Amino acid sequence: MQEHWSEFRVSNDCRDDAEELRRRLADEGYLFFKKLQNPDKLRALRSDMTRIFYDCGWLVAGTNPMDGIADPAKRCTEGDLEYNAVYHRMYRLESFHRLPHEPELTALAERIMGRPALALPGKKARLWFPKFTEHTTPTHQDFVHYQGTYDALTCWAPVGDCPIELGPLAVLPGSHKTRKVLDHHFSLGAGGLVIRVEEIVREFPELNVPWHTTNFELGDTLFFPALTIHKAMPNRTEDRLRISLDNRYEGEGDDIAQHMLEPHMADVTPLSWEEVYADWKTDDLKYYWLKAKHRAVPRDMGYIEKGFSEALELARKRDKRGILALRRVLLSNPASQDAKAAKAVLDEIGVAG
Ligand SMILES: O=C(O)CCC(=O)C(=O)O
Ligand SMILES: [Fe+2]
Repeated sequence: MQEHWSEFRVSNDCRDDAEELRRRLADEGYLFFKKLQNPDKLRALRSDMTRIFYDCGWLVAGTNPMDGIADPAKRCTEGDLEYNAVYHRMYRLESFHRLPHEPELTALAERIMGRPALALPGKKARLWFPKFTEHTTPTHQDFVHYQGTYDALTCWAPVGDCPIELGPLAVLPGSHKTRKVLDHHFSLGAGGLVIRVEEIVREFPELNVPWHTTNFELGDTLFFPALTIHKAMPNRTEDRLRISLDNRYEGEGDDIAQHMLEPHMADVTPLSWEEVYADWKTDDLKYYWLKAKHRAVPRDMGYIEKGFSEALELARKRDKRGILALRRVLLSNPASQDAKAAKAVLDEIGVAG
């Protein structure tokens, strides 16, 4: 079953018009550009990334790594140790860290914001296996994950064509106008937190509208601020890995949450910048943010903690998703407080960790 969606409004026509860009962003809560990024650079990055996935056994032996044909037996997702191991190998790629600094992205982020912008160091890729749809990125606002400021801009782009069946990002148009962080609940999907749309349309009936998305082609790029509600479409392909980048830009001098200054997922599987930089050929992007003005602020763990307590509650009721979430915490971070709480609940219901 494919849910109803409408095409993004394309904003290439006002790419150089700061005022119109801001007007559209204020109106719809996103800006979408066809072929904004250089496809050759994205293709080169895809080649670097897929070579690693192939070498790690994620892709089917004997296939062309560029085709991203995944071995279903290797299915895993964020939070799983085997995912993080491959992800962090990829995370050492210089090309992966360089792409968000390309002028076609930074200049546009600055034009939209109207001031100098900093690409946050904690760059992110998403590697989604086919037929693993219960782990699809659920409906959410980015502020609960990245914090900093409501004006922080997310920039999402696939590394390869990403038609609807491969699971591109979709946006609920106008949803930034709620002007607040909405209630998020536990979810098994990436990020672990979901907004229940049926709850928000009670308060904001104007959000009872179709999602906006598109069949992304290589180079197509989406920007949106931290309160815009979005989600990923499920990867319903037979065998393709969905590969995408999501990076964030903040106005110079703005607050940056501490975890966004660290390598992504270093809180679950340790990884230092020195390890990331070990094989780099150039130095200009190493610790580049230390030269910029910004204030590092502590991460508010409240959103994640609420989601986790809901997972504990669900597991107590023997809900399969809750149990799976607790097992994942136990495996990935056995020494943590959360793991102790997870173990206690699993013991209580008589389920093995
Ligand atoms: O790519 C995904 O599935 C999640 C990306 C996302 O939520 C974001 O870019 O903020
Ligand atoms: Fe997001």
